[in-house]
Amino acid sequence: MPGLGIVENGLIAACDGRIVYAGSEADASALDAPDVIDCAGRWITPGLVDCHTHIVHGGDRAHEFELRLAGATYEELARAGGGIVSTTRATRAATEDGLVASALPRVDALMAEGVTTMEVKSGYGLDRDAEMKSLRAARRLGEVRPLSIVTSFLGAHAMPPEAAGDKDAYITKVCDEMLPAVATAGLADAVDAFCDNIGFTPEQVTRVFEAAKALGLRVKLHAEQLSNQHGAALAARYGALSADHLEHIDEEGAMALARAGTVAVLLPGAFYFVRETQKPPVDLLRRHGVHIAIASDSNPGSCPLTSLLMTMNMAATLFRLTVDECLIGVTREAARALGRLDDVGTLETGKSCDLAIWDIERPAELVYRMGFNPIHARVWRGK
Ligand code: DI6
Ligand code: FE
Repeated sequence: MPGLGIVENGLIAACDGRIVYAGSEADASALDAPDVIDCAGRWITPGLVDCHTHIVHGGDRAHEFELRLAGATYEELARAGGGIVSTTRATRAATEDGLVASALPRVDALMAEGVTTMEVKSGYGLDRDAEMKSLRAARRLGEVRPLSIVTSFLGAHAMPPEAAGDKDAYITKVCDEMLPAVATAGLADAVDAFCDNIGFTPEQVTRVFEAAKALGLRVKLHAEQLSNQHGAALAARYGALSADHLEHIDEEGAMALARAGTVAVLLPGAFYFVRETQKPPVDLLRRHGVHIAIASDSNPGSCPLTSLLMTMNMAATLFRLTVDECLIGVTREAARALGRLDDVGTLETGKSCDLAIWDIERPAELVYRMGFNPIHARVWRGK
């Protein structure tokens, strides 16, 4: 993997929100720019990309957190009808405006650290109307904030209470009713699913992927978070944009991701918050040349995290990613995981002029500090 591609004494020129030059100042031909901003020796990175969030939802799960502190496990709470399903109740009860309003403070926290592109999943509505309401709320975040939003339909996230445990029947509803409605309304840029013993089986995920394929939608997958269901290989077979979590991925899975160019999205915040002990096999992913991104996984249950800077620190401290891997993981590889590498994620001519300008001496500072935000300015589409 090439490194950060650092340019000293660099210059970035933009026109109509697009980068028209990015490189060394000395090599830049005379540019007749009406506005020149001197960054006074600061560092400029691409605007950060958070490629995996569940940031739109009703309520919170602070009480569950207390129960976990008293000894309950994440899996036990999920099986006892808490967990995702309790957020489903709150999400269904919320209005679309309410979902936007409750998500905005979390979105603002990420944006304040230089995030300019954010993926948002549904998956807490778990019926057609509530899933569509969540996705509309997600799209609206990009209308009320200077931010690019990419949406994923995650109907196959958990079982809604009224499905009475019949997973196959619920997946039929996801494929035949929910997904077509979401696709027709143009509400989803991709389709995601949760493949695990407390989620859905590879066979059920296959049905969802087939339905997505028939509608021309790209797929991604929550895979190998709590157990190895060979979800990564399944995702790769469908040319998935990404396979996410991957604590339990094996060598075959890593090879499949590499072959397919499917990005491995690591989510150290969830690993930390649910006190996982099995780490994703980063060396294995490296050895096979798998693209590695990292993301916040911002969600009320397993990762109430709204900081990509902290995510980078966790990826380095807990998973031993290098500084370069962390920075590339929240820019270029995160953009790749969203299928948006042609538009964002690097500083290159033709791409959207999305920048984060930092008050730092060296890039490692962005990964090294905990709870400190050295941003100087954030630029989205040239503004
Ligand atoms: N895995 C996760 O970490 C989140 N969803 C998933 O499939 C957890 C979502 C939640 O607990 O609310
Ligand atoms: Fe997730």
